[in-house]
Amino acid sequence: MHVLQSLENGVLTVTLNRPEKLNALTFEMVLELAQAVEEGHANPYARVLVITGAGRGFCAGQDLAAIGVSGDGPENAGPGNASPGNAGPRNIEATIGQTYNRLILAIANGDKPVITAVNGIAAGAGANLALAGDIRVWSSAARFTEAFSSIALIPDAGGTWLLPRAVGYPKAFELAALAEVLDAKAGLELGLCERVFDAENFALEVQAYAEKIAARPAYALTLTKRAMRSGQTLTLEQSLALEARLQAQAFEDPDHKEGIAAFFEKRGAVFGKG
Ligand code: T3D
Repeated sequence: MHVLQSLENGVLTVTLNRPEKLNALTFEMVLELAQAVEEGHANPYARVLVITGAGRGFCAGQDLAAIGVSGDGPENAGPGNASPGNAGPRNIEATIGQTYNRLILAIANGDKPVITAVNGIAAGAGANLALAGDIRVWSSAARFTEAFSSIALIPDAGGTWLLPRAVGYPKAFELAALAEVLDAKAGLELGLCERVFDAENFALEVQAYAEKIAARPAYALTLTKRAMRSGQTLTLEQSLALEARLQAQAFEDPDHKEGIAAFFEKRGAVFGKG
């Protein structure tokens, strides 16, 4: 079991737990993580999901031992058959589709806000997992590298889509080409994360921050996520139409009535009671 889960005050924290390998991902781990995210979105007690890593790493990307680079070429390390040393050719395209693509889509398409809490090094697919959150918070000890080109691969796990949108195409290309390691200050300046919390209290700071998001009106955040995620690929006209449709749904939400009542009663709104 390399993916742990805990639920506290509406915050479901999903932790990659292979610290001795900096949470490098086997394909089973990717599937476990994807399943945890999918189930988290469906869990009525979870209002916000946090993805983080145990130990000093967030995620060092694909487990290089499991992709058969030790001399024999790619081995059969697909889902359900992911241990190093399995014989036979591996269908890389299908494997990535069933594992990483499922994970990134689970984050993007699920109803709840997903916070990626980058506690340490994020490399390769781990870097792109870090980027995939609706909100990205980093520890002051976090580091980030699009490590793929160092092993002559291209960014996957959404990197070619996420990274140019985060930093613009030329910078994204440079990060992919050079695979340089960025620290938290550089990550914040570049827009790879929204906030940096002190490494000493990182888990506590993340929990407190996630609880603030969890206290916001859940359905409005779901619709906001849907509209903004869709907006990445829509025209302005299409986005305006989608906003109008989703706003009509938001108007029906008891949290909307609570927000209006709280405003006129000059008190703080308490969402999620309706
Ligand atoms: O097949 C497909 O589907 C292709 C998909 C590819 C997706 C990808 O993610 S490709 C990119 C894969 N990741 C990398 O190339 C990063 C490799 N790791 C590193 O470059 C460095 O480890 C780090 C920069 C991340 C951290 O460096 P450092 O000095 O802080 O730690 P370290 O000593 O290198 O690593 C600690 C241990 O973790 C070490 O194990 P050991 O020697 O103590 O037993 C190291 O081998 C292990 N480790 C780190 N990354 C990986 C890993 N083991 C397997 N796979 C890894 N990716």
